[in-house]
Amino acid sequence: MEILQQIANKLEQGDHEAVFTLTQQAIDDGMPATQILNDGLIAGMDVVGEKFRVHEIFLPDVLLAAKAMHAGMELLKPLLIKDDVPVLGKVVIGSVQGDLHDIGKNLVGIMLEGAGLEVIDLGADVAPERFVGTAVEHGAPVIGMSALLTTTMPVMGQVVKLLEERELAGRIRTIIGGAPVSWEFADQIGADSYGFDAANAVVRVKALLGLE
Ligand code: B1M
Repeated sequence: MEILQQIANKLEQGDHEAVFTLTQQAIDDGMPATQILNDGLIAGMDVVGEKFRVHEIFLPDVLLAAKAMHAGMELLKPLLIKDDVPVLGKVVIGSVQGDLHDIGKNLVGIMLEGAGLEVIDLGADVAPERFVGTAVEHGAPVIGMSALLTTTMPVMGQVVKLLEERELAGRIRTIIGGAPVSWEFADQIGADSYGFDAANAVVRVKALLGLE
């Protein structure tokens, strides 16, 4: 079986040791990191999401798959972040309050760092005040928010509102992303931008910083 398919299968099975070994093998074979990520790890996680949705697998299985995803991402991270890239600007990122999903947000962080941006990663379950306070404290002109749950999406709007209340809108710009989020939703809450995946987030953040 093709190695990427094996990675996807082992991720589905939540076998983090096998995912680690196979990812290393794919790297050693000279396969590009983005291909291993998209066609191995993310492809496997997509299947996990679908099986979870139809109740074919349950939360503990998803947790094991997430652990396996982390194992593979640890190996890919240094390959996605190139050394000696000059720092182009600062971005504060996090998954919004109530949301513990951080795999996509972590990927966005890796890609942003890889593109030469300084990333202040607040982790998951981040309150609006903390996003805004950290951006002000560190002089970061962009806040990037991730949400994977329809129930946590409204928190993104609260961050935008808080920036408006403090007259920081325009000086601190916002970008949102995550599976249930869309351009339409970004417009609805007044966010400045939307990224549909991690690579697209880089393009959008650079645009917000006036770099492209
Ligand atoms: Co949960 N979960 N989960 N889960 N989980 C989803 C999101 C769900 C769609 C599964 C399903 O039903 N099919 C569903 C949400 C339904 C909904 O709201 N409509 C769901 C649910 C219901 C739940 C719980 C409520 C389950 C429960 O307790 N009964 C619970 C909630 C916990 C909480 O957050 N409070 C829960 C828990 C978990 C785990 C902890 C077990 C685990 C997360 C582990 C972790 O992240 N450390 C988990 C996982 C792994 C998933 C699925 C299977 C996979 C998510 C993932 O990592 N995808 C997910 C199903 C799915 O999405 N298909 C599901 C891979 C990742 C690379 O993609 O995060 O989409 P993604 O990121 C992409 C883009 O979206 C984008 O770029 C990334 C790379 O391309 N992107 C951005 C993301 N953020 C961005 C920010 C940007 C720009 C782009 O700019 C700033």
